[in-house]
Amino acid sequence: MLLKGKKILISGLANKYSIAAGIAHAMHREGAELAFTYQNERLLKNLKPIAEDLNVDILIESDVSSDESIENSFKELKKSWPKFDGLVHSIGFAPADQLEGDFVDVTTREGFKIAHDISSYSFTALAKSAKPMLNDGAALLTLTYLGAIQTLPNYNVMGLAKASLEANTRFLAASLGKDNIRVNAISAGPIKTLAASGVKNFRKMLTQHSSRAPLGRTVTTEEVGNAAAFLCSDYASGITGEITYVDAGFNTAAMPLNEIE
Ligand code: NAD
Ligand code: 0WE
Repeated sequence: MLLKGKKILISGLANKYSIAAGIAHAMHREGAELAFTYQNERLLKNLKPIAEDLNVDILIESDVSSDESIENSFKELKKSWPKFDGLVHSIGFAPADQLEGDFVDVTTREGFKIAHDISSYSFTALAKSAKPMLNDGAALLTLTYLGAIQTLPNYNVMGLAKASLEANTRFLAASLGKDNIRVNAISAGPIKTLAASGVKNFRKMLTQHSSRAPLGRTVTTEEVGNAAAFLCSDYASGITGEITYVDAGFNTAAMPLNEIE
């Protein structure tokens, strides 16, 4: 039981396919008490059965595009949890028109602003609000993607936003280290979630991934969840400011071994 007695707030759970759902399952299994935030009431009907399954009775609306919504959500959380031990940020968004076509042609000032606001600044905003409520030894965690450091088709401005999110992880770690609060990121391999479902040729990307990755396959939300549980546990007490890859080794291989033989 990696997380026995720990209270952890999880954001970004849209449905059972969400990476945040895999994280919630693993953390529940490891003995954590959980609370969920959701973007808007439309997502509540998918969230409720998952919450019931994992004995979660703290469900709070939090739209990270609004300072007021973030502020209200922590006021609400404080009624049940004056102090807590962990926060998972599993939120990313860019307008759909930014994620299809040639980067230079499709990227706009407004698209850039939204991608960075929702996908990176929101992590700083949540950390800022959570700080006075975090226990000694608490951990923050976010989800990033390889597009932060290498290019691929269509990921476009999200790659820039993830680069910002990864730097955000390091600066938050530096800032909160004196309070013994750790901050880390998991860089997950591609997974067919709601956020991936609208993406052109996503199935082809999953196939490509499997053929290059040392493990010869993609990863599951459960595998990301297991790494998340570890990083938020006291077993990871010496780890902060890190990007941990949960991608079946994809980022470590420049060429697949099989195809040149
Ligand atoms: P998902 O669609 O299940 O989750 C994305 C979440 O972001 C949703 O719950 C949505 O409600 C939330 N969100 C978007 N805008 C918001 C706002 N304004 N306020 C509050 N919440 C908002 O998809 P996912 O793949 O589980 O994505 C979770 C995280 O994992 C994202 O940061 C994503 O970039 C990252 N990630 C995904 C993959 C992948 O291949 N699926 C790979 C690596 C990293
Ligand atoms: O970070 C992500 C998801 C990013 C994402 C996806 C969408 C689709 C729907 C952000 N915003 C939106 N906005 C929408 O309107 N991933 C790592 C998954 C992903 O998304 C891609 C990918 C991969 C991988 C988009 C293009 C190319 C590859």
